[in-house]
Amino acid sequence: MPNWKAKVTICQGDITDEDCHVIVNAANEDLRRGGGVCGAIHMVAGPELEEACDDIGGCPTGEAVMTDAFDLPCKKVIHAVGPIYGGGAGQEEASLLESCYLESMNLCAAEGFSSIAFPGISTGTYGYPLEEACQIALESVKLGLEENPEITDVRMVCFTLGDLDQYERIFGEME
Ligand code: AR6
Repeated sequence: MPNWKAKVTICQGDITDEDCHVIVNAANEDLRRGGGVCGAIHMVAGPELEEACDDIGGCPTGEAVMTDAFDLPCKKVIHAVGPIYGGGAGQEEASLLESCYLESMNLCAAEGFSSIAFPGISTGTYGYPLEEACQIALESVKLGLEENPEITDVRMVCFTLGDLDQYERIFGEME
């Protein structure tokens, strides 16, 4: 198995249960509490997470910011803002989605953390087709691991069994 793959786990579950250093939130540009994985993360973290997000105030699409995790079992939350599918040219959306994964991994490593869990950014409310998003996610993680060798544990947390199948298939086809 190539070295990068040994650092990646594909699993099904609720990302709020992950006890790795950092979990990533699929956030919006205003860092407002929303539905989906964002709602789940805020619910478990508690109201202090909303205050921490309000203090930061916002984050442009394709970028990421870090807060404490409050009542979550992880240490920190990275809020990455994925693109809204259909909002721009396809290639632009793909590079913004790639940037979410890379920025999150760069921030994780820069803050001295080595394990990170991702949801399928943009694949819910923001409407990114799963197969395309999954391919971009895994290729970005591969690149992010090359750029950040101190990261040793990346978990791709799929919410449904259908998402898990897709991730496992695409992961299996990669070199
Ligand atoms: N654990 C892991 N994955 C989850 C969980 C969970 N607990 N809950 C949902 N998912 P979405 P987006 C999956 O809509 O498309 C929010 O309101 C879900 O099945 O959460 O980036 C934000 O505030 C899907 O595969 O994020 C923004 O306004 C994936 O998480 C906006 O939605 C992402 O779905 C962001 O939309």
